[in-house]
Amino acid sequence: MKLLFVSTPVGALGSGLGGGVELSLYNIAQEMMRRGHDLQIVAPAGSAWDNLPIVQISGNLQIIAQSLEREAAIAMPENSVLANMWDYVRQVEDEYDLIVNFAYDWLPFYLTPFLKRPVAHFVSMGSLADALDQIIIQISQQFSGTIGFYTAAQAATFPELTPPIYYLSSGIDLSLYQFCSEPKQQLAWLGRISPEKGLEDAFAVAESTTIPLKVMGKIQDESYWQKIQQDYPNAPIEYLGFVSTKEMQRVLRECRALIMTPRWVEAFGNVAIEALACGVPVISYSRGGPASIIQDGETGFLVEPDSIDGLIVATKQLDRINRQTCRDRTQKEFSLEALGERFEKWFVDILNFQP
Ligand code: HBI
Repeated sequence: MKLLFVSTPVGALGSGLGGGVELSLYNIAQEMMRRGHDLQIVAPAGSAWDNLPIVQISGNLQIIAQSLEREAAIAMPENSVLANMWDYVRQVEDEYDLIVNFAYDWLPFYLTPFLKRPVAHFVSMGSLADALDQIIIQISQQFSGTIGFYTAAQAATFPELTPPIYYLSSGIDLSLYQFCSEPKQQLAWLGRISPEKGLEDAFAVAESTTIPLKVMGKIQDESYWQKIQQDYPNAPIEYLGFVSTKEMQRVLRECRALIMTPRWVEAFGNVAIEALACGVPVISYSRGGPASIIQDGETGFLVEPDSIDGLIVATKQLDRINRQTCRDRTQKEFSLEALGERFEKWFVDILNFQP
């Protein structure tokens, strides 16, 4: 197949501003090329990541959807990179069989009926905005089978979607993650540093247990980051910045556990499978994607949402978890091959369905 991937408009691909969907796009692209498909990626100027074939488009970045109210009207900056990327798609679509949208934005859904080629929409978050819910539902009705999610828990946050709905889960290149059986006395927290990720609760765990916490990820909300540090001045924290997968897993693998503190319905939680791949158990609030990844008591612990005490109790039971089990369980469902199988089937189904 000739595939055209269109990236998120909130940041350059590889910058970390796009959070988990960047890693997803990277992994799916690598796996499609490995399977012999032709692939081109359209992404904001400044995008670069290993050998990915990227057409860079200039323009102003889009505001992140989670910073807006549900009822917010659709907003586009002047010289919008989102609009410019999709104008490029309009110009070149005849050269491709399928367009794949990775943006969590209204425009690509609205433009679908105006384009000649089919568009597969990979929805990367739970429901956040009424206008976006409405257009997603409309496209799921008008273009059967073209809407894909990470998980059923994520899809359930949207009102009545028309089946078939595709749950693609996620996957990582397991060869990049090395198993570690003897961890140090430290915990990890990974992700975009933004209010919906609940980092303050991990600070509270570190302060209460005095177990050092390694924090890695892009600071998306500076004032939020400053406030957490003021609120927990004595927490034993080390912030390591936004680092490459190779660097990140070198620290992560030596941790006793990854702490996940999602305030919202996390669509998936790529960081959870990155930890499990290193043999690191995951302790998470039981909501959204992590609840469908973690096997409670076997590969980590699922805790009552927003209960800091629950997180602390779980850190005290980590010796119950077999780290090899964490790695083994990840091999099957979350390998790149398994991910590629699911996406390739989705894409073929869409092309076969074309009227
Ligand atoms: N916000 N407007 C907008 N568009 C996106 O594509 C987007 C976003 N916020 C977050 C985000 N994408 C990704 O970080 C998550 O989907 C993982």
